[in-house]
Amino acid sequence: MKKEKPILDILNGKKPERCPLWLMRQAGRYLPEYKKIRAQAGNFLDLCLTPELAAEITLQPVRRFGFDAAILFADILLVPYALGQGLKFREGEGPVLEPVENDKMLEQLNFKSAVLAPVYETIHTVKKQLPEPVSLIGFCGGLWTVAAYMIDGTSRQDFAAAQNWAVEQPERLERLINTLLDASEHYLCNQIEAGAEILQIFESWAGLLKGSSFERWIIKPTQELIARIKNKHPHIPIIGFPRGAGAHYPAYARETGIDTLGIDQQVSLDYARTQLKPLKLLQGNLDPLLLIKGGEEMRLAAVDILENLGPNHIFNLGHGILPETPLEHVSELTDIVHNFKAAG
Ligand code: 1CP
Repeated sequence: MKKEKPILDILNGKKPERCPLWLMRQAGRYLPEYKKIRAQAGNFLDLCLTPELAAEITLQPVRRFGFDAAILFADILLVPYALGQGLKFREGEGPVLEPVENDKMLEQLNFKSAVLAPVYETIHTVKKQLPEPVSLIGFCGGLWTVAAYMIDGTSRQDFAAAQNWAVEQPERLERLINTLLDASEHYLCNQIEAGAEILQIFESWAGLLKGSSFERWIIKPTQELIARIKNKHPHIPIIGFPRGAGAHYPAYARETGIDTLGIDQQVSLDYARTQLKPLKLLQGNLDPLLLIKGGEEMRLAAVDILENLGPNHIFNLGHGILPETPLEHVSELTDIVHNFKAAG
């Protein structure tokens, strides 16, 4: 008999016995075993590009908490890196890219697939060790989000330069997005061919664009990316997470071709249940700050999500887990979600 794979089954339309869960950024600095390897490796980029270490880090949260999915340990900024853009991860400061400031720099971007070969190797290594019921999620950044980092270099000034390109230099932004489209298609298809079973597109800075800009720079390019991937791999489910999309969530759900919609914690459960759940299977949306807080407040919020959206739902946070999160709270949340029985 075929073993159950809770997340993949639910994505394929099977009624779940219980609500599955994983947490965005589940491999990372709240885990002592991650910090230990991180300290040994020194440089974050080296860590992402050393398959044995990246595979070990991918598996750590699954072993500790029994999540239903593992997410590949890598970063959305590996795509600009493979395009030849200078990238550094500074301790305590996050990523810093050498900003793309003019046409000459834009022309020099040239995707070197071999730079990302270690990532595919990580996937192979993880797959050999992953428990059968656990699904492996591959990912890339949303095209707008990655373009924004490439133009501004960091997220510090709310991506003022990228927002300026969107309005004042649309031809330039279009060229950059098309470059990213080709690179991301290639990257994601390679992840699938190496063994990724589900993909997530992290459009972390969707909330910066409004009105027709949202349609042009987020919905249209995402639609194209998904169409290209589905053309080659029609059965791989794709989760889209346009964080902060607000009023644009329904259009993103309807038009991009995603299979599942990730929602952030600003989305009310009432709205999610009545307006979004009829459109797509949902994923989300516990506030990461409540996971830090724990106690009754966290328990009630988790049950509220389960009662409104579960069990036919992928439980997750509304954004990535924060480094200050106590490990006991994560264990407790996992128990609450896995033991929840829907009424009736
Ligand atoms: O010093 C360290 O240990 C580095 C911290 C870190 C980690 C653990 C960074 C730097 N990236 C990652 C891994 C990572 N990044 C994963 C691994 C798998 C997992 O989820 O467990 C994933 C999926 C990402 C995706 C990512 N990177 C996003 C999208 C998700 C989100 O949080 O919005 C973004 C925006 C990035 C850029 C990035 N990389 C690292 C940091 C600190 C940031 C955010 C910087 C910012 O706020 O602008």
